[in-house]
Amino acid sequence: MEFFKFIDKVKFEGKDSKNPMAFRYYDKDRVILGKKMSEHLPFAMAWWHTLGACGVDMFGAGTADKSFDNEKATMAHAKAKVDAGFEFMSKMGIEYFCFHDVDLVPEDEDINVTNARLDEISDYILIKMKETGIKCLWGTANMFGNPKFMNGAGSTNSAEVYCFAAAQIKKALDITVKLGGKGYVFWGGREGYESLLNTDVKFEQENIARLMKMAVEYGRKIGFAGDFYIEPKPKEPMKHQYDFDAATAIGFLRQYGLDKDFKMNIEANHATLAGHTFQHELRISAINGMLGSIDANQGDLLLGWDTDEFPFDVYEATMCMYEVLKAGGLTGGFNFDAKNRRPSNSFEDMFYGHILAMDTFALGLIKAAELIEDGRIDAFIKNKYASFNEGIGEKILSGEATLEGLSAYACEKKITTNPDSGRQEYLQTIVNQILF
Ligand code: XUL
Ligand code: CO
Repeated sequence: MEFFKFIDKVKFEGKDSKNPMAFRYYDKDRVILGKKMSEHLPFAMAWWHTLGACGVDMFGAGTADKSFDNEKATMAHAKAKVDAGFEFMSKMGIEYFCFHDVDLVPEDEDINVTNARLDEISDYILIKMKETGIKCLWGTANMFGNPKFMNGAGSTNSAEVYCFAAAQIKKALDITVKLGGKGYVFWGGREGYESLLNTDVKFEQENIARLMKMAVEYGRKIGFAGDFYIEPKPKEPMKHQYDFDAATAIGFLRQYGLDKDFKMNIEANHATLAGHTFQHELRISAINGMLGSIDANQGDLLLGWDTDEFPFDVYEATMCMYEVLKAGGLTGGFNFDAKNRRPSNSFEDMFYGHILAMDTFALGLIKAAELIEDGRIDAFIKNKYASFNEGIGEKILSGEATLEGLSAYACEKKITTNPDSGRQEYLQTIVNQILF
């Protein structure tokens, strides 16, 4: 069964093409800084948005039909989603996918039934993977949708629910390993609180760490060699989420000895919600050796929630790729945790959304490489800290300095100097010159 008959394969046609079903910038074999675009940009389809999201919002029903000619919440529908997903990825030239357990199959009251369904669907997915060469980027367990998780999963007050969460993680890890996934994600959707009047924060955080530790132990035991990821997000659905941002999540991982097994999965829209730029979150992760993977989407600065838009902001994408290139690439990839706007409700729109996103990141990559090759920004930053390359600055860096010694130096010299200009506007001009 072919679902997307209107297109055979999305091809690169170059920047002047007016064909809506073509790439203008994503040219997978083009070499940038010694590597093919497709290697710089391992793109992934998000099972939940692309194959599941129908445009439902708080005010109304879905607008898009994703039944794929089957009755929903059946295994036949689950399989049709696999067929549609692999057809879509093949036609788009997307090499990876990401999933939650409950994106793949309908969840039953009895977890044993759900698990058997997961076994069945993952067999089917494996066949499709072999046929197409498409791979799994990461898997995760949805521990936020089920009402059981109303007080959290790892942070729940119910030991029974905690076990249920453990069972879901175990199975999601089994399936991720079975599908050869490169990573396993924890997004703590309900791991947080609304009010301190009913919450023991220390207890909850320790319990989350215990669950993660068990997940690592089990994962390593069954041969999972990839990275575990925390996906920081400050709010929504909870008022306070424990994984507020990269710095908070990294501190948590270090506190509980999880930092060797975990990295960050940074989502652009979550950075916005935390009051940071996407680039800030990437930099903080990278300098801590924890830049793992990216949920490539975009928020709306006029809205205070997670709009999960397809990324189209080339400036942001350039700054993202600048960080990724400087960090030496990702161990993970670029997952389009993005959905079409509610009125964009046709199958064609699924293609347009991903074409937009892939071209945005391809252009970002091209421009980031130009910024690096241009060298003026790097040179400026290097020179900015040059006073630490010699004399007293060198002593400070080598660890020889004491507070008394520095004080004596300052008093003797009667220091009156101010630092040189930060030259932000000049540097922004360079970015614009390269972008346009
Ligand atoms: C929610 C979100 C999730 C995670 C995976 O904001 O980003 O879809 O990516 O659970
Ligand atoms: Co995400």
